[in-house]
Amino acid sequence: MTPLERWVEEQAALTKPDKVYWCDGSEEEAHRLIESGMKEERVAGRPVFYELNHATFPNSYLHRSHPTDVARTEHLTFVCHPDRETAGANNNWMDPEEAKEKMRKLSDGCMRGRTMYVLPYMMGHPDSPYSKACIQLTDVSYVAISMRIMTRMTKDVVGKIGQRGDFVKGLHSIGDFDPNKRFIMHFPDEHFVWSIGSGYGGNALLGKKCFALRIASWIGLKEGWLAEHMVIMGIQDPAGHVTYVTAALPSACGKTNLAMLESALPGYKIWTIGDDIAWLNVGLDGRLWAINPETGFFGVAPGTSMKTNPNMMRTLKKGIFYPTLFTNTALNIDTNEPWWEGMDGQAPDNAADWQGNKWDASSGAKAAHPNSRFTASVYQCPTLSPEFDNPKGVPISAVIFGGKRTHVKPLVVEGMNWQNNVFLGSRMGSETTAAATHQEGVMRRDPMAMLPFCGYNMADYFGHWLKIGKRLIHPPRVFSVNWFRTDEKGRYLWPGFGENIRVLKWIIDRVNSRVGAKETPIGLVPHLKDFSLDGLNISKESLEKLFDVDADEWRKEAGDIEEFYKKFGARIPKEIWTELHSLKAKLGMSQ
Ligand code: GTP
Ligand code: SPV
Ligand code: MN
Repeated sequence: MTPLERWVEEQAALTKPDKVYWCDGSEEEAHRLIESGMKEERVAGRPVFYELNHATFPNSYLHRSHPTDVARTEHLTFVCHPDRETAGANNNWMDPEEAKEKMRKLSDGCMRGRTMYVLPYMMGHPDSPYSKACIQLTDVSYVAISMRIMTRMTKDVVGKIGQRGDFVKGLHSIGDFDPNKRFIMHFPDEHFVWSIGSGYGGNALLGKKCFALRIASWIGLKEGWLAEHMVIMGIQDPAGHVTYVTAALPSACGKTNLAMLESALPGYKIWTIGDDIAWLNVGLDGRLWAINPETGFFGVAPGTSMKTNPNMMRTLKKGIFYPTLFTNTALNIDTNEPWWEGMDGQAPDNAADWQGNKWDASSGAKAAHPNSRFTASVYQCPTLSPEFDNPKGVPISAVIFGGKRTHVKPLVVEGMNWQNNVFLGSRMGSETTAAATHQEGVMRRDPMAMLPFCGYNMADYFGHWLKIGKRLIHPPRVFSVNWFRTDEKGRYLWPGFGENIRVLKWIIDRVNSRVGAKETPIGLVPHLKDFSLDGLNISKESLEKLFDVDADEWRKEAGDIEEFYKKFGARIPKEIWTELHSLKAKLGMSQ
């Protein structure tokens, strides 16, 4: 028996499924699992899948989750290092032995009456030196089908693991969906994630946030690389030159939209490599190289339309080899198509809401859940980069950090040098969204968009970023962006979406030394003459407001950043304090 077989057997002995089934990742198998998910298998008393209109949305299916299970649950997510300090103030912590004891009790017999699916998958291209062989166990076909879309799932992975015991392990069960018995536990030293009680996205697709960010960030700290919550894309200019950039924005703050943006400026084109996760390595050439370990999009449905994100709408209608899943969207009963708020056209007259109840538009209730999502293969994306399957990845010339800030932060700012760049990333903040269960619209600090995903002490993470910089001979330039600043009436000042290319153009113009910039206390901002505004209907007043750096607002911001750092005590690197002190001095604040 191989270590893998032994591990699967042990987990089956604990969870007691009726059947253990090893997936091979084939198309035929996916059809079979979807069939049984429609006919036999039940989740919360309901079919796992409903077939949608295949004439307009080929190979697409609707999934409705348990009503309490609609988003990541950060308060139930734990990182179990042997000591609390390693986990840091950014993580919930539990002693690993105590956590396992708790999980063993909750998991005893949890798969009774269900099938245990064994999912062998790769994060990253199998030929990439950066990829990882993984196994997830789950008791729901929705997760098995989602993982086949999101990762490279094939039976070859079993052979690749062979006699090794150090493969990445995930044990997942939906349990009985009781939120009081829901936990997502990480054991970084064992490359092991144990999740029970949720079937939703980042709580259940364990290759994604749990492994590719929380555990991988810890492996990256040990091995000298970075696992980041970032888009990867190529920006082609009118001369045909492609500049690769990554962008970190918090959950539901615009990564998927940015990753496949349709340019509002003629001659520019975006090539998509990833929309959520980037693994960054220092190449032998001293540049930063990025791969996307995933192969699918798990994207926010509301707000997605031909106007905002035409390339995603096209992607969603291309499901053939891979199915396309819709989770917690509404259903147009007359056409059997998915529907959500912000989609093109009129709201349907006859719709079922995300729970399957008849929707009454006049009630004011949303038909689709605000965190309803689609799951689609990247291979269906019309802007997929020809470099997507390159095992080496792509060389990165710029890194962008963003957040949702209705106030304070300008449209774009550039950092000055690596130390200042790490400070710029570490001081990001964002208003909370529906991607996790908590109050929406509350400002919280979210360094590098990694607050919920950094699998160790965030102060050490800043130190790791500083160290990586020392190994880069050609470091990327670093920028912060904010599409979400509002006027006094609460309206967005910036049109966003396809118009964001104007900001990207300035960024690649900076990278290619085509334009200068203006120094402010918080970094470099564009000279308006260099910022392309052709064809854009925006008032001079709005523009000024978009680029405004208000010293009073920033003094308050600096205080808030300081309060955040203090939670990490003496572990915050001195370089970061130096930068904060320098910012405070520039703002005329006492130290
Ligand atoms: P996760 O999948 O949770 O990591 O989210 P994400 O960062 O990929 O966010 P996504 O692109 O799905 O966008 C989230 C929401 O923000 C959607 O409702 C979008 O329509 C909206 N959005 C995206 N880009 C912009 C923009 O430039 N301006 C404005 N105003 N809204 C945007
Ligand atoms: C996010 O919340 O950042 C997502 C969705 O990308 S989830 O997979 O649920 O983490
Ligand atoms: Mn995300």
